Order: sequence, then C-alpha cells, then structure tokens
Amino acid sequence: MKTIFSPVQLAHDPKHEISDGMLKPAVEIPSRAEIVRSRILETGLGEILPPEEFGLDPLARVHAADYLTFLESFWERWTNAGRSGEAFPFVWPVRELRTSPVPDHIDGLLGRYSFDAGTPLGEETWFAARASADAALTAAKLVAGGERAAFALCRPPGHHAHGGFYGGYCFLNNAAIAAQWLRDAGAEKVAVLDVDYHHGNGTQAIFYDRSDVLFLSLHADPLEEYPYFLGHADETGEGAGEGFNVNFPLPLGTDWAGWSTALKAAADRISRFAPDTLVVSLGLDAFERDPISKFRLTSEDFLRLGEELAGFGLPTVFVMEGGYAVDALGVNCVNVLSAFDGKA
Ligand code: OKP
Ligand code: ZN
Repeated sequence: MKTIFSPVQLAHDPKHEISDGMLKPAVEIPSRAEIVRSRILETGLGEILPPEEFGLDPLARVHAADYLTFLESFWERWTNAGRSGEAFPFVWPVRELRTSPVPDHIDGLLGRYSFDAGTPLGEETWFAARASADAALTAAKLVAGGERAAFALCRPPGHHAHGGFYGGYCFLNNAAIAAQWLRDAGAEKVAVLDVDYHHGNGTQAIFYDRSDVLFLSLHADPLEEYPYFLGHADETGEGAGEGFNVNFPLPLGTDWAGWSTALKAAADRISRFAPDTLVVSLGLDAFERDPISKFRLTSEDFLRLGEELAGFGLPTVFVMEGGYAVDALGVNCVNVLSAFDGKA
C-alpha cells in the first residue's frame, strides 16, 4: 500500500515534556517517523508520497474555529509575551471554573485550549500538525478513490485532540478529520477503530452524539492509565450516538490472548455496523517493550493484527498514532501494514 508523509511533520521537535509529574525528555520525537519511513523503504511496502494540501476547511469540520485560530497564532502571542522555546500550560478551567470568556493572556489561552501539561507546543507545531492532518486526508482520498488501503504516517499523532483542545502529544485529530472527510466525500457510514494503548478520548468526544461514525477503542483501563478521565466501558454514546461508541478498557499486562479477544468483539460490532470505510488509529504502543506503556504485544502479534484487519474486508485508512519504542517502531508498524497486504 501507499504511504503518505511530509518532511514538514519533522519540524515539530520537542525537547521536553511534563510526564509523571516531572520534566523529562520528550518521547514523541521526529525519529519515530524516520524509523517507520526507513522500514517502509527497506521492506518495499509501497511508494511514499507527499500529502496534498487540503487547507483549513476539512480541519474546521472537526475542530472549533477559535481553537484553530489559537494554534495558528500561538507562536506570535508566545513570543510577543517575551517567551521562547516550547510552551506548557499550567492552569485549566476544570470543574467550577469558567471556559468563557476566553482569556487574553497567553497562559490563560494555553490552559483554555489544552487538557494536560505533557504536550509541548512550539514554533513549528502548527505547520507539522497541519502536514500530519494533510497526510491523513490524502490517505483518505486515495481510499475514497478506490485503493484498498493507504497509510498516513502521521506524527504528531491525533487521537487525544478534542474539537477544542489539545493534549497527549496531539493537536489536530488526524483520524477524526479523515473520517469526517470520508463522510463528506460520500461514505454513509465510517468506523474508527483505535488500537493505540491509550484511549482515543478526542475521537470519541468528536463523534459521541453521532450514529454515522462508529468509534471503538482497545486501551489500558483509564483507572490505571492516561488519559484517566475518559475511556470507560459505560461510555456508549449519547442521543443519536447511543450505541455507536464502544470502549474495551483492558488491564495492565494484557497480552495477545486478552487483546485479541477484545479485537474479535470489536470486529463483530464493526461487521454489524457495515461501514463503507474503516479508519484505523494505528498506535503501536501496545508493544511489550514500549517505554511508557504496559501491554505485552510482540512484534509477531502486530503481524496477526494486520491479518485480522485485512479479514474485515473493508477499504481501510491507516493513521499512525503512538508507539515510543523507537528501535522497534518501524518493524511493528510495517508488520501490521505488510500483513494487511498479505505480504508478510
Ligand atoms: C499519546 B498516544 C507516561 C505519561 C504519559 C501522555 C501519554 C500520551 C500518549 N507515564 N503521558 O496515545 O500514544
Ligand atoms: Zn498511545
């Protein structure tokens, strides 16, 4: 299958993040994309093409206009305030505080438009996030045009980004933007299957009240793992979306046996939904050696995942999300894709 990737995505190059309550080296780094790109070239998965530029309209179908304006104007506001380097929010409008009026001060804005302090925002973030979203859109367009599957080598990732705020290394929700674009291009029903180790809180929230986009997520139980405040099994959708959100929170230490049981249940629900197109939020951090995660999938298990996904028999847009064992990320990611193609 074809891969979509732009070097502009590498320009977001964070040095630090706040993680586990401490300032630590950043893990969502450009080498993640580079190792996947090298593995694609090494294995001959298929061509690597640059994204088309889709402009702001498909982003605005999923994200609030004021949020996009904030991201776009962030660096100017940050430097006008005399700041430099990467920015971290430190105050949020949680319970009993107001989300409007929106503050004028940059520190208020950072809190208003984020939900964690672990996501560095820098000079190039907006451009890299846009290129990443364009990669997802280009892959969606290829699949809408008749390709069986395409791979958007997205980074920064997207699934934690809500319509109006960033977090979890995510700024623009690439998978949601692709799913919405597919709907607008004529798909009546789209399923988004999120196999990242972390719950896809942003994607869930974006489609929570809709029955035209089915969201399913396999992830570490939020009682024990980030993002902590969404991802429980009783979140089943609301209004017209009731029954169209399916969470599979799994215990820390889950291996292929437990994980694939949940995958089968997700496959059954997807097959009953009968979507026109599948979007896979392809996180590779369920890997046994992932430095920030606690599941136990092996590199061979990612081959099995690719085979299972191929068995769904659906036009499929793969959108990369997390995965932080950089040395193994290329192998694990391309294992899914090449097994999907029946070439592993
Ligand atoms: C993004 B994606 C580690 C702290 C983790 C945020 C994780 C974001 C994951 N103890 N901080 O879903 O891979
Ligand atoms: Zn993750």
